[in-house]
Amino acid sequence: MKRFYAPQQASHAPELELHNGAFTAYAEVPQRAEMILAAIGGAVPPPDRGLAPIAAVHDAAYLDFLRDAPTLWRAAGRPGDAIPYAFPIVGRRPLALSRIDALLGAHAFDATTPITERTWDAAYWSAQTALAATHAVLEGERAAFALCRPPGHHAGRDYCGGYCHVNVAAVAAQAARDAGRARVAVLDIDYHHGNGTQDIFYDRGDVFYASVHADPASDYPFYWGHADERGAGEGEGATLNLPLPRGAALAGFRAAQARALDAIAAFGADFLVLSFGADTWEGDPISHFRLTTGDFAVLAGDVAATGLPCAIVMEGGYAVNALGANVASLLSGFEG
Ligand code: Q9C
Ligand code: ZN
Repeated sequence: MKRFYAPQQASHAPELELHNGAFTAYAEVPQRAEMILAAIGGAVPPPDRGLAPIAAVHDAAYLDFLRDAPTLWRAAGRPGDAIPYAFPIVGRRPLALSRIDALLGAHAFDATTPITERTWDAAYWSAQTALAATHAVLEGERAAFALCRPPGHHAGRDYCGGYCHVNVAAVAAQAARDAGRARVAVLDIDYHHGNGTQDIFYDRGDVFYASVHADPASDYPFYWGHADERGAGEGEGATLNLPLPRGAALAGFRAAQARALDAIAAFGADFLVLSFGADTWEGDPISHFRLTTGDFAVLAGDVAATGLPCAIVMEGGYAVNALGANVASLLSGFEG
């Protein structure tokens, strides 16, 4: 299977995140990519397809903000990484403010996603990596793997969060649409609900979003991913949320994924983006499912059995020492 990764992605390395009431070491570390690369035997750098495929799913003002935030943060005299602390909750007027703290709050839904001097470049190249895998599949590969980091599925059209800045799965899905695939599906099997991907396609009938994830009643991102969120307008019925309780293991996860794949088949998808997080693994430090390394091959086998052409994009997974084996297991299930 073709595998893609850009060296520019490594430079995004925030120091600290606000986690359960204290600043702790940032979990989404560059070493994640190193471990995956070592386990899968390397990857090829993607070509630069420019800003347009990213701007197709994100607001221009938000992309400007991602680029400018570190400069504004420095200009405000701040050390370290840019982190928001005040948010315009529902009901506030849309104000054209320029204070860095106001911009941060208006373009983030949590305080766990710092922006560094290198974030924009890394997120840009993470998206180029997703595009390379997408185009490889559009050009005839059955599947291709994009080693995306930073990840993407928590980022919406105009906001970041959950270690995500540019929604690489959405960039991939939109690129497939723009290349002429009529009905694209995103299957999200990260531990966390992909609120950003859901939001971006919520009112669209041409991109189906299905997610198996930890019940947001107990787990981040809390405000999205509940079973009654099914899309709106033309997108009514084109969102499927399958929350599972903490402790879920292969049997429960596999059955939920089968429901998602049935719905994707009924939708008539002609292209699949798999948002893959290995944070469903039993030893993940911030998550609570019980999948084993071998289970990822089983799940991938079920996805491959649909016969859908599939671009795989990397999302979460924070047990750094197991991450390579978990990703290699997933890819083996596709090649199996
Ligand atoms: N106390 C991804 O897997 N922190 N993002 C949760 C729980 C944010 C995970 C805090 C987790 C984001 C791509
Ligand atoms: Zn996750």
